[in-house]
Amino acid sequence: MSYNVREHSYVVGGLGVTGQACVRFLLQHQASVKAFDTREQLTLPDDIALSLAGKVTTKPLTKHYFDGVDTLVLSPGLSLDIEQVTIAKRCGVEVIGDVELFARLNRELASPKNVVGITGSNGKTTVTLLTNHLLNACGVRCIEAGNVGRPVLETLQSDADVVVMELSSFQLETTSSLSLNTATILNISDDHLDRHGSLENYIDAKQRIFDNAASAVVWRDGEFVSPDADAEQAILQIVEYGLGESDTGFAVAKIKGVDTVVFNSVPLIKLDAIPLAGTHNVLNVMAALAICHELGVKPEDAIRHLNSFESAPHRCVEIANENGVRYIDDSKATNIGATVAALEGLAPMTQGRLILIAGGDAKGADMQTLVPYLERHVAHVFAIGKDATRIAEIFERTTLHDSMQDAVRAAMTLAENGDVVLLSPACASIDMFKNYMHRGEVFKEAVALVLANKSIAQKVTP
Ligand code: UMA
Ligand code: ADP
Repeated sequence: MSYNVREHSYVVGGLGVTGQACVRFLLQHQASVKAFDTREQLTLPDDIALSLAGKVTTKPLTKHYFDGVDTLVLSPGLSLDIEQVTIAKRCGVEVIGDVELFARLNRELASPKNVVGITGSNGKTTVTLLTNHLLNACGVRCIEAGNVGRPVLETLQSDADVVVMELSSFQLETTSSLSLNTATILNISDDHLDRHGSLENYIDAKQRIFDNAASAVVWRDGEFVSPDADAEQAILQIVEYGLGESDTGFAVAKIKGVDTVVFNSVPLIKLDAIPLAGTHNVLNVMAALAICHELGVKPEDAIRHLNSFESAPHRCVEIANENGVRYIDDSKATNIGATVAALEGLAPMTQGRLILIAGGDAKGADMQTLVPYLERHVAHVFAIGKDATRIAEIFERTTLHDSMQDAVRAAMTLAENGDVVLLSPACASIDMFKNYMHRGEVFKEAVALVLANKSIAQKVTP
């Protein structure tokens, strides 16, 4: 059955980036639209304020609000449990997200776009950007969208043939007819449990990515990342990857004594030639290559463009290398899973010791799960932020610091040739910084300042 927005009446729930893109798209296509937002202090861009004049409310809704409405397009930041959604459902209004709206409209295009879906607790943005880079470099016209920042509806009018979508569990909760060419759940660890209520619900939301998918890219050693039995029956093809050996799919094999990424036993790249730090990034590279493969691009062609990929900032990126000490910014590690990946990934590649700067707002997470990794890999933690003391409680070799500058100074006093000073906080940044980007910048500036002072001190020392 064809779908035409002009024949429907919509409520857009939430007027952040997603809601605004929905309003713009729907009004451009002559649909009937009104909107609500739960925030009383709401500032809107001029075009949205103008086009929705008199049609935005921030007040509680009554059931009459939904008279004549067919569809509520809910923003990902709003839970399905809010009162507005309950009222809508009671009034028989269907509740979808912008990704579901995209799916319906994409099917109506003369040339529907191929769509790739990438979800997981960590690594989504890296794999999304890397896949997009490799495909474009191989001549496939593609565009990245979704949780990575660009609302998905904005891609419908682009000239891209492929949309590489980063999908959060919030976005997947409201999809029903999304049919991906290829889909992957990179990994699952505790995150957003405050919203989903349980790990089971969180996994269920992530698993929806495989519904109607033509192919799946699956991490051989991951838990909860394979399509469940129902979805698997419908999926035509599964490509596997992992760090162990395997004759099929992506794997690591010893070729002339050197660990090498292979595909169906054909060598692609030596592990130590991969420009992204950490073994978790080896998995990310394999996932991206596997997706490219599913879109008809040969892994041996795609891999040639790995070196020209610029890592997204603040994700295990080396920001300085002085006197044999490497300084790595992993400020995006806002949960324990990401910090564990950084520690496990960097430890085998570190000749000396790992010195960690961590802390911030732990969002109520159980810090105890970090202990085995700290014990195994970390020489000392320089802890900052609201939950610094919680790290000190679980790990003896911890000192507390009032500022990033102070923590960096102390860490650099300890560091020697071969060591790595790693910022991987395992916590959100909002207690001390504007966001994780700001935290990473402050780290970088602090490192640069101490290094500059050291070099001046060396010059004046006779
Ligand atoms: N909000 C309200 N009331 C409202 C609407 C929103 O309080 O009526 C709050 C939300 O609770 C949230 C914030 O406002 O705290 C933003 O919510 P939103 O749904 O308006 O978000 P958008 O601006 O549309 O951005 C969303 C994604 N944000 C979320 O899912 C929270 C962006 O991912 C995404 O880039 C964008 O759509 C385009 O697709 C960001 C994110 O933090 C990066 N995602 C989470 C994550 O990665 O962990 C899931
Ligand atoms: P997401 O978009 O899922 O938040 P990012 O690519 O932005 O993922 O990376 C977020 C954090 O997770 C960074 O600290 C990064 O080093 C870490 N990370 C990246 N890839 C993985 C992975 N495959 N497994 C675990 N952690 C990862």
